[in-house]
Amino acid sequence: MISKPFSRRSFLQQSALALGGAVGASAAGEASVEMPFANGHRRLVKFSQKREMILLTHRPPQLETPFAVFNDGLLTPNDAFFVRYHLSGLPESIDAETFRLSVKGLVKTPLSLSLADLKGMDSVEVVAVNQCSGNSRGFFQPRVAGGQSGNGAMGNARWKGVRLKDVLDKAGVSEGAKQVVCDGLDKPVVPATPDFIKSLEIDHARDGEIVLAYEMNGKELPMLNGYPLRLVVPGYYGTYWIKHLSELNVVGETFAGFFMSIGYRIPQTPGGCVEPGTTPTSTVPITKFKIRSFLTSHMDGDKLNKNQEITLRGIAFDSGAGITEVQLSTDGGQTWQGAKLGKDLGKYSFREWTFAWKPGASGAASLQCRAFNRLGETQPTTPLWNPAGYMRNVVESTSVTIL
Ligand SMILES: Nc1nc2c(c(=O)[nH]1)N[C@H]1C(S)=C(S)[C@@H](COP(=O)(O)O)O[C@H]1N2
Ligand SMILES: [Mo]
Repeated sequence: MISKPFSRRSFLQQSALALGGAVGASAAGEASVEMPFANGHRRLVKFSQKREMILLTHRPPQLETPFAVFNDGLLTPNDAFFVRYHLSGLPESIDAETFRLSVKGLVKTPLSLSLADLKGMDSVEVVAVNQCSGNSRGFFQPRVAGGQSGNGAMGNARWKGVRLKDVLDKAGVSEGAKQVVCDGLDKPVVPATPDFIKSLEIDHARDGEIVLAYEMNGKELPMLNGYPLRLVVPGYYGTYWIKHLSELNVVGETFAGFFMSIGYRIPQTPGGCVEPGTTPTSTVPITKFKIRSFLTSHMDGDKLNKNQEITLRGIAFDSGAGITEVQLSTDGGQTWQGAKLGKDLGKYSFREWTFAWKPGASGAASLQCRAFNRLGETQPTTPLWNPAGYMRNVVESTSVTIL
């Protein structure tokens, strides 16, 4: 049994702290950050098992990773990993002894698996990026509704668990199976709110890549990242990565729940985008990541010295085709040069890149990076737009001054 990170008392304490109230933090001394877009003032708040994180909402908890963390290492520490929930009815505590995953529907043998049962099966490990569909939504122009995230609604971890395929094989999938409907222990607090339930195509569910993870970076999952069991769907946006996973229901039709048929859909166009400000005529469920890269070693406003060599460093990732090249431009996109790729932790991981640079002229400089993958895909130079603010992957720019 683990402690109760969601108890009423701890929430109230956090609120008091965050508001500079009874617990002693003064409003003036309250830590906060400014995101580089309008209405970007964010408090830094500490939740249970987490370090100070960028607060988007308290209920449900939505926390963003401070971007500097991505320069500390390729794996995002558990206590700095972003948090996203849709429902405020979070489990107060979860007993590892009595927790069960039920496997039902179109299966020959319905199962009720304990954590011990799952840990007794063959285990696998995968390093994979989890990224919210709405990561970077705050940068959309025109602005769109939804959580106004900066670039910190993503993280990379080493996940350990059992293959979804093995669990489905154990139950024996019956003829006519079309999707696996996945649900977790969090629930809506008012009946009008739909439960957060997602479905996976049966062939995807059985391809051997999806993991039911009980460990993250060698430790049990933090409560806010899905303790004691979550789906890891490598290469797919975070919406499919169900936390506190408690039910797998194999069904013979396409599941029509709110978060599949209304939410988390993208325009049915090449690139999943439409003319900024317009409404798509038809939509499909969001699926895989678009290719992205970031400079992590330097930030807007940094000052660098002329004729002094420095190392620019960053990360790149895609949906698993594999990053083949990262290019750097230090002149605002006029010329590009290849960066050096770092250690390969697997095709679903962040890939580190470095680039030695000696600024030759004083003044303002715009640093840009762009990644390429095995399919020849790269990032657009102007942002793609869709009404939900999903899948941003434009070439990002960082403005520095050379002294
Ligand atoms: N049970 C449950 N699982 C969930 C969600 C949720 O609201 N409830 N949100 C999903 C979304 S949209 C994202 S982006 C990821 C975020 O994972 P994290 O909170 O561990 O970073 O969890 C996914 N799994
Ligand atoms: Mo998400």
